[in-house]
Amino acid sequence: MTNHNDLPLTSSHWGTYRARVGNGRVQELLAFEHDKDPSPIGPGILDVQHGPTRIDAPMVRKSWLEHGPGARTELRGVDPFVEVSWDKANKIVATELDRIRTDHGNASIFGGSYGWASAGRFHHAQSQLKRFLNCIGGFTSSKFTYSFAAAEAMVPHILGSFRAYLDTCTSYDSIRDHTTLFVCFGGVPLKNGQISQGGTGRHIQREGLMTAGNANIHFVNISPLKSDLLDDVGGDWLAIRPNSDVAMILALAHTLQTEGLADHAFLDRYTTGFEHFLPYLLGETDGVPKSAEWAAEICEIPAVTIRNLARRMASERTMISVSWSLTRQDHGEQPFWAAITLAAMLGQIGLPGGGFGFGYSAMNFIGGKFTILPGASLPQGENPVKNFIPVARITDLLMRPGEPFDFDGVRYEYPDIELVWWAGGNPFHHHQDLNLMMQAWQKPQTIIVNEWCWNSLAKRADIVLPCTTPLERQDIALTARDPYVVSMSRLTEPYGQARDDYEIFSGIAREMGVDASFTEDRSSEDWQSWIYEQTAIRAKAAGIEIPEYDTFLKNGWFKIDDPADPVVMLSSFRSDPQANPLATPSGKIEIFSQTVADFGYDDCPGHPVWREPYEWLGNADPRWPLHLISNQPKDKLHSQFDHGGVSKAKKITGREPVLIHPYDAADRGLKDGDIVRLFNDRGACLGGILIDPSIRPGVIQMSTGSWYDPQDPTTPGSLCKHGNPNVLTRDKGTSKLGQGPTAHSCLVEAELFTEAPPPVTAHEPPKILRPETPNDP
Ligand SMILES: Nc1nc2c(c(=O)[nH]1)N[C@H]1C(S)=C(S)[C@@H](COP(=O)(O)OP(=O)(O)OC[C@H]3O[C@@H](n4cnc5c(=O)[nH]c(N)nc54)[C@H](O)[C@@H]3O)O[C@H]1N2
Ligand SMILES: Nc1nc2c(c(=O)[nH]1)N[C@H]1C(S)=C(S)[C@@H](COP(=O)(O)OP(=O)(O)OC[C@H]3O[C@@H](n4cnc5c(=O)[nH]c(N)nc54)[C@H](O)[C@@H]3O)O[C@H]1N2
Ligand SMILES: [Mo]
Repeated sequence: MTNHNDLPLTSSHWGTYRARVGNGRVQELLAFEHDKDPSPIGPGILDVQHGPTRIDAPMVRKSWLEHGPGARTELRGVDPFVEVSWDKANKIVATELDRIRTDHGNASIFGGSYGWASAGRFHHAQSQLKRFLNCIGGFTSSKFTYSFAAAEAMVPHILGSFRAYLDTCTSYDSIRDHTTLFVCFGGVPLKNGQISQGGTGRHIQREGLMTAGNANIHFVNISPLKSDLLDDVGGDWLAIRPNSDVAMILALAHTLQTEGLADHAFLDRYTTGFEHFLPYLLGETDGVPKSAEWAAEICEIPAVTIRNLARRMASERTMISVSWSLTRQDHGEQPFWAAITLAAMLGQIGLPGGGFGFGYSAMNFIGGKFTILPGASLPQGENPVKNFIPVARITDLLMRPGEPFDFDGVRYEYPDIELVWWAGGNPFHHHQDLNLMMQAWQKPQTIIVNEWCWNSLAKRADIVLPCTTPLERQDIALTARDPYVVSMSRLTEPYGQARDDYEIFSGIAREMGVDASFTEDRSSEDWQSWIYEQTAIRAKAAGIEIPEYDTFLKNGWFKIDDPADPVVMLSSFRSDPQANPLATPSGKIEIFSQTVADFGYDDCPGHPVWREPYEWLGNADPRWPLHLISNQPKDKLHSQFDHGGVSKAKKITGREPVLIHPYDAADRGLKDGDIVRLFNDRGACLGGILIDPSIRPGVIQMSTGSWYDPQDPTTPGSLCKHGNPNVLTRDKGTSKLGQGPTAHSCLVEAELFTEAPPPVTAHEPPKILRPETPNDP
């Protein structure tokens, strides 16, 4: 094998690669030599880095350009675009921003712009956008993430923080040496461990799982999908009915309590409020004991299996993993609260290999152990506007100005939004009930998008500002959750007239007279060396030495040494709860939270509860008998590179695959490779059938990520030809407390699509009107 180690490096959320460059293009991306389990996702960019899906110049929607802001907003996604010069684009944007902030105030600018963007510390699209908007008076923002908003709001009430415990999940070496029973709700989906936000040096999940699998640990995968646990580690598969995990967890707790297996010494010393929870568990408050028989009906897992599992959990060193997906369903606050309570009753929290973990393999970093490098980033400045939304309330924000909403104990009001700016995210990927969002999308007068490819978002903007991809710019891949720091090389020239987001905002800042505050007179290179130097200062204070910047640039990467000892979550709290209290009101784990109880929310009382989701198989409308799981795609990150070869190779007749059990397929006369129509009363989409007995009957699975592609973009609710499951999901918050997204609570029907299959047009650029001469119009 030839040695590639002298080739330039690039980094991404899905891995670090060495690049072979020739003829002005990246020809090949080769796995970084330290990554023993590289992800195939990376090369997905190669065939779309150039070509017709790249946005090669600033563009303005024709009706907007001709008739001004607010013109024919129903034609977003239909109107052709007109190419304009950067000079003209900057003037248009500056004038419009000034008009909006003068006439309507800065709160009418929505810059929440949720999304993953690309790896790279400096060229992080959201940081750039927010810094810029703060320079012109601020914007309405968004709070929390689509990943686990319900937990971000809820877990701080239970443990005092969520992020602190996400970052300190017990490491695989502790699991290997101590755990004997690993119970995972939602599995340990290796497909998801390909990713870590901000850059991945080495993939650890397969190795972590395999060493655990070889250490005689018994795994129990509680999930509707068998593939959520690697076959090689073996164990049991309990094909739970989706969205019923809380009932099962309560029944495990009930068994522990009624059989004298609960660790009351632990509960007394380390938790508060068990006495408020116990009457509910035993059914004294509502007449319903949360017994194994009770849960068996709900989860469709035999009572004897639940009871035996509880006994086994109490007699072994048990790790409970709760997948992040459990938060993205109706009442998504409850599964983590219930699981923490169960772990507390087992009394193993803070012991090696015991307790709970938030979603092993949800990302590469979970279960790793790393020295946290306190990296600096581009300062975003202060936002004088205090309005915000819980991140998944975007449609409500646009449709309900002036209306109140509840969130984590406080009542707020939606401002009136006139201008939306998205950079580094794709709401036509991530948001639920896209048909409803399509209506909301018509409301703002102006929508500006920075993008590099003509995806479903860019096509629905008024002003499109073309940005570079990471292959076209120098940057630093640096995140606290990965020990590798990588110098990302500028491998090729920017495509067409594409500019870095920093340059885009600098141009508009100049036009608006705020360039001094936006750039502080620093070039991209100056900022990167500033970020590096600031990081070095912070690192030094934390006792970590990092190389000089020049040495780093020359060598291309370095690694921070891993700590020698395993990570054991909450071990210091366990060893001395007085000296190391939690940041909760009681300093302990709050099984009952007075704070939450005092919010008075009917959908989220003061201790964990089972509540029926708004739709699920336990109470299915006969018209929608299948539960749809729209989980993360194996072959890409969300909607990124959906148009690339790696993702396209997995499609079935060009559409997103739909996994279905042989029984459900037979009932509907479906065979492998058929085109199927999935539908409910919110929408419909096509997919390609994949029959597989490793999915629970009554459940079907279609990953997210296929670009939204309505058959008739002018008709509300039109069929998505390509397979974006978010035309089917419901847009409702998890509860008044977290207001998180609830994509994983969704029922549908499936039928053979008998019409001539409409061609997929998602990956085609819009119609573009080019000027006769470069600077006209
Ligand atoms: N049904 C359903 N829906 C879901 C989920 C689910 O489980 N089911 N999961 C949810 C979750 S957990 C998440 S995190 C979201 C993800 O949702 P998003 O993060 O919005 O999805 P991405 O496709 O990663 O969007 C990133 C966008 O940034 C663009 N981009 C990349 N680099 C740059 C850059 O340098 N500059 C600029 N300006 N743009 C750039 C990409 O082209 C892409 O369009 O989806 C959520 N939606
Ligand atoms: N390849 C790849 N990896 C990714 C991403 C990606 O887009 N692509 N996205 C990243 C992001 S942003 C995030 S937030 C994480 C998300 O990580 P997760 O939330 O773990 O991701 P999902 O794939 O949605 O869900 C994991 C599994 O949960 C199971 N599940 C769904 N509903 C239920 C239920 O009610 N009960 C039980 N027991 N199981 C259920 C499904 O079978 C599903 O496969 O993944 C990250 N990793
Ligand atoms: Mo996420």
